[in-house]
Amino acid sequence: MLYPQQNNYRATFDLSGYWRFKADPKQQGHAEKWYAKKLDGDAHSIAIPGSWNEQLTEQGLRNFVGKAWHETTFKIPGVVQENNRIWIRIAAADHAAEVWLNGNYVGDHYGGYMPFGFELTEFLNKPGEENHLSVCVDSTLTMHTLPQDVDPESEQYNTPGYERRHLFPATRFDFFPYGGLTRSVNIVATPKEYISDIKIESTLDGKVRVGVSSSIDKEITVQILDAEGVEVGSGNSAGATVELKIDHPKLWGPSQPYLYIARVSLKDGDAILDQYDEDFGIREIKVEGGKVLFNNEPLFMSGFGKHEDFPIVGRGQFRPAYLRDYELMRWIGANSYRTSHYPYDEEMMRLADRMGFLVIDEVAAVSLGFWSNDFDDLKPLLDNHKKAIKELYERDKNHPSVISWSITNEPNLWAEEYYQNEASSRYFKEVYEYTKSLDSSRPVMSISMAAHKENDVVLESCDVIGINRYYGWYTKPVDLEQAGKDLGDELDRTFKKYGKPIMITEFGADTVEGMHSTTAQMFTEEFQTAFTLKYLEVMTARDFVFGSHVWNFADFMTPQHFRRVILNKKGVFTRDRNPKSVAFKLREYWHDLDKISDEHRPKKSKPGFLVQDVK
Ligand code: BDP
Repeated sequence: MLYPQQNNYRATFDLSGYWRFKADPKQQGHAEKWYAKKLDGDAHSIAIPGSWNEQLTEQGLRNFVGKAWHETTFKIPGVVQENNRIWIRIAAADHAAEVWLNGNYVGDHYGGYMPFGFELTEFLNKPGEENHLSVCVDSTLTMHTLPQDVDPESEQYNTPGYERRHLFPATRFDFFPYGGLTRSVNIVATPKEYISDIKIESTLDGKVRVGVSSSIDKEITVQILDAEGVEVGSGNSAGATVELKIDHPKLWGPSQPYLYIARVSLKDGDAILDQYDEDFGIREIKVEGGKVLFNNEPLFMSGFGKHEDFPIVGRGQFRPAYLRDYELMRWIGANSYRTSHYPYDEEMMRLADRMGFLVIDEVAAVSLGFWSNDFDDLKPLLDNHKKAIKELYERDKNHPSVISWSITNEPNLWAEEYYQNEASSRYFKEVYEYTKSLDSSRPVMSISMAAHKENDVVLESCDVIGINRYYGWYTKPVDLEQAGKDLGDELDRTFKKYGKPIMITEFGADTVEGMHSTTAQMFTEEFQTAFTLKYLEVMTARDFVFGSHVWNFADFMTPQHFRRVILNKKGVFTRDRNPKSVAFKLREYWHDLDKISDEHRPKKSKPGFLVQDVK
């Protein structure tokens, strides 16, 4: 469903605010029809968008994974309700949602981090009257979902030797399993006949192809407006595709994130039935001769793996923090980041388009584990994996900032025996080919963990390779000379084997701000700096390495485990976004790095107005 937009033909209302909330650990809600009337008993207020774990910690919900009911009420003005279709659009429910309006079942959606919507028109009360909206969100995960998870009661979780890996709450991944309606919820009014999707493809010479889906086959017109609102191209078609040309197009890139608007109208004769403005940028990313080229220049990516994770908010929409993170990335000289390990809020993507950041867009296939050597057994997971990729593509296809799809992060992290075999190899080939069939214009990335090195089956299925490595931290800790050597040797072997450009998508050391030492001492700020600089030295010496993303941009919340002190502390910034010492070194390094073309750098930050900034 298109991002909510208000214009002469469409209206949208944001349902953000304090809703009512009731956890359902005994799963009584459906039988007792909690959706049909106002929640009673143990109900609380909850701010939406937001996750329940951080807001309702003192109500025993800190570690709650399961079903929870959310409700609110709203009214729609008669002028909007009459003659329009009314929809609900939920930008994300982690991880499953069922929706009722005025006691009527409206629909459900499985899969977190993704927008979905339903038409409400037939279930609405009379214009101006109150409507009761109820959403049951379930944050439970299984071996067949994305992200994947194990049942802590399962045999698999309780095999001998597994105890040391147990996390609380139980997850297969190293980030907190927040649940809830984590992003915007909107009511959208569209005309009866409406535009349902827009796909924009362009080439550097200014050719633009706009594909439009709509509720009715009528004439489509497209007007291209430049950043000043001046028309620079137009076209129309009786079918679903309009082709046109912009003369002397301005390209989109980090140094000049130039956006055009495609104004799409659905018409009946002279009458406009519906209209929608979609932003797009003209740019090209391709892999050629062992290099990644962005607008025909070799690309070097500086930046981070990130998380959507903030104090108080947990994982919930937080627009000021999104902006601040981009400002900090600008300050430090980053031109890119990865949405590790799940799709981020579309507000982040929209801002990246405007601020000129390059995004590796990752689906929530994190630390996948396989439980069989038989490919057919993996199909339920494969189906969900493809569905997640399709939805991500549908949502983000027109963002110029999105330059690559990451189809998986570190499969086989938990070292299950079912991995380096034909079943998993075929699994990833199918995922890769499916992604390419949706979008051949962006390179597909697969990201591997250390165990299988250059022989990891996942590396067969990608256009560019991402490797996460922790030599000097998890393996042969402290000895950074050895770490540099091991990393360099592995990089050389991997490039020799595949001839594909490689990026180090993670490397980092947990660091407690304020810890210092004159000797190589893990967890100190000096060690994080030395570790980071060693990795950068090894990578920048190799032309086939097209980027380095430090793990992580900021400290982040994760389940409890003996390896973590509440947070994963590998942040270059603290969880509340203050720099650790390494931030200043990275800043110098990336600003001086001539491998990064000026065209591929977002605008620099400005010095303080009143006093000089700290160097
Ligand atoms: C990698 C994972 C990442 C972890 C990181 C770490 O991709 O999610 O947070 O290591 O251990 O294995 O810090």
